[in-house]
Amino acid sequence: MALLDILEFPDPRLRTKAKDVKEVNNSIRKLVDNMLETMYEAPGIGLAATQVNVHQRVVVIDVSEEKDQPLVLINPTYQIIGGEQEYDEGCLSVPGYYETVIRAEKIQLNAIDRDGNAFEMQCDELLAICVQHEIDHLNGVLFVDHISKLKRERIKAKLVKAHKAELKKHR
Ligand code: GNR
Ligand code: NI
Repeated sequence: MALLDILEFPDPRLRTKAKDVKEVNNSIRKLVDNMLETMYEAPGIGLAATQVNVHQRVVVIDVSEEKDQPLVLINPTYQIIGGEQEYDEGCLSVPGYYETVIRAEKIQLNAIDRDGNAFEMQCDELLAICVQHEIDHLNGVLFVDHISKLKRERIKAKLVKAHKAELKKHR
């Protein structure tokens, strides 16, 4: 297993639209396992392949308290059942910033699991938020795209500055 590097906003690679997985083979399973390790280590409640610069439709999630309920979503899609909820979202690709985002309360999720079997489930509360956040990543969308342009540009400027300071430190 290995820890993967996580891309940070405004890296343009985070805007890539991921492609469907054609076959759930050992290389996909290795990616899934490395993503789970990276998510738990971060720590985060979800991680999309886009964030580790792999542009295939693969997501891992674990919203459980005990961090013992990994969920693997390959080629995930969802339909909104209804309702709205707001939550102060964060993102491993936007480190240190939290903003309120409104999303659907209840969704129907369809995906393929680590064994290549299709499944569906209804999601609500934090799981529904996380699924929508991760599928956004696969489409090149970040939570900062759901807030005002002013807030987004402020966050961008601060992260660019922090990245430059980090580069300087290492040369
Ligand atoms: O760890 C994470 N926490 C979180 C909190 C509120 C809404 C969404 C998330 S997902 C985030 C991990 C991440 O960036 N996944 O893409
Ligand atoms: Ni994220």
